[in-house]
Amino acid sequence: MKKIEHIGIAVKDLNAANILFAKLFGKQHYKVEGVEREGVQTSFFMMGETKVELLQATNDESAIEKFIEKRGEGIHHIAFAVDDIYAEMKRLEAEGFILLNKEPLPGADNKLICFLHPKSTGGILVELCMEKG
Ligand code: CMX
Repeated sequence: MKKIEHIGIAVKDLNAANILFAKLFGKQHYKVEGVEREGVQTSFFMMGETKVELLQATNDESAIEKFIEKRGEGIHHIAFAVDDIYAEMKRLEAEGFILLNKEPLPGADNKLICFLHPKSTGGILVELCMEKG
């Protein structure tokens, strides 16, 4: 894994969170993007070489809706950039980590992504992401 690509934060209200985090960071988000498959609306802030992704659920089945119900708003996942997501998924599966998808999926911000179950990663939801190119 190369670096932290972004930190995902679950929020109840994306518009309100965009205002709050813009005040906190002293800058505006640079994009808003929906990922229909995941039932989320996201916004991104550029923070030097990494990013912060805010995520709001768009339906009751969304992982973000369930997370907020159980734990409230807050840090939801840490995403790590990888050069070759296929090789990294193979390596991590062989190491005994639980992959939440067998093949990389299209994610927000022009990425191919794969999640690892937090039960296998010390309680942290880890996302691998590779630039689609
Ligand atoms: N971080 C750490 N732990 C988490 C978690 C998270 N984000 N989400 C759930 N958990 C914990 C739960 O609290 C629960 O712990 P306990 O058993 O101690 O109560 C355990 O994981 C539950 O796991 P589960 O029974 O498999 O159930 P869930 O239905 O809560 O699903 C998870 C959890 C991670 C498998 C699911 O949220 C998932 O598939 N996530 C990946 C997809 C995703 O998060 N999409 C949204 C973002 C998309 C994007 O960035 O574009």
